[in-house]
Amino acid sequence: MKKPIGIIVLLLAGVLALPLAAQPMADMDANKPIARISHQGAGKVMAVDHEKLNIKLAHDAIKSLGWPPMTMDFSVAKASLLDGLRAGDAVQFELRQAKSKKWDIVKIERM
Ligand SMILES: [Cu+2]
Repeated sequence: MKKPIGIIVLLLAGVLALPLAAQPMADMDANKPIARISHQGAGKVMAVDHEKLNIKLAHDAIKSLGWPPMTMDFSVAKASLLDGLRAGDAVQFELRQAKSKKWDIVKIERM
């Protein structure tokens, strides 16, 4: 009765060890920019929430992300990005993916 459990433990250990073994290889690829890639967008400000660091944009299609035009909320990387922005402003912005996988605005300016 103990043998099957031993085999399962060995299999699990093998599975757990795989990502660890793969890690140094991934780190060697130091120029891999995936997490740092940013995407450019344009659109219109619908609402600004300074307290929640949030901005609602009706954005045009963002081809580099495969996004169609839509109205959605974005978090901004820092409060000062929202300074001077008002509903109705036409804007250009830059998105970068946060650790949470969410796309945050790291740059935004009126057109
Ligand atoms: Cu969108």
